[in-house]
Amino acid sequence: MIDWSLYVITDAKLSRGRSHLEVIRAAIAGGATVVQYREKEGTTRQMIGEARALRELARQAGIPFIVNDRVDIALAVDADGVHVGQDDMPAPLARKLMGPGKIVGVSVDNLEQALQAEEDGADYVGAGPIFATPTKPDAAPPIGLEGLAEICRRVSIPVVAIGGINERNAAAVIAAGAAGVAVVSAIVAAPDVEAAARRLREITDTARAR
Ligand code: TZP
Ligand code: MG
Repeated sequence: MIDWSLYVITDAKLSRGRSHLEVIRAAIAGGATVVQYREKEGTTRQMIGEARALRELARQAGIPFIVNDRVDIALAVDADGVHVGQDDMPAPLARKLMGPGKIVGVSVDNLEQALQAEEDGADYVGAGPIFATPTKPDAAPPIGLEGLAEICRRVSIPVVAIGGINERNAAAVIAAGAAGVAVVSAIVAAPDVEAAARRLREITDTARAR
């Protein structure tokens, strides 16, 4: 059973000059329960190096390490899984390439995509954006808490909510039925990453206990 409570995603541009390793180490210290390496720029060689280092950190912490988009990098560094969007490797192929023991996550921005992802054998869906966010300029329009709640009601796999989630709205996101919150800026852009992760984790834990 994976604890999806606080799923932290890297973003080099938002990290205030800090390395992925530094940021993720602090996020894990603060209570991150899943880590995703998300890098859209740089060479494959650089990505392998970064992913390998993060893979090791997550392994030491005993939490899943997931690579965004790149099935080849996920396999190369023996990540626990891969996360694919609607324009990436189709989920059934990602599953075939990764193998049955690995995690396959799929981004969805509506109910139809969520149901399809479940049918395709995804282990979880990342649903969003829930709220407007500058972090992903090409994201679909926000689905809101209502859109999230509907997806949570209709699929049986865990739903991780993403997009504009922060300390002020995380409790409502969990109350809508999400298994956890996936965050970029609220953690990696925080002046004190560890403290930010600790606060968000506490909010999700408390909201789930309600
Ligand atoms: N997919 C949908 S919204 C988003 C992604 C990768 C960005 C989330 O970033 P933030 O900073 O947590 O809003
Ligand atoms: Mg993608």
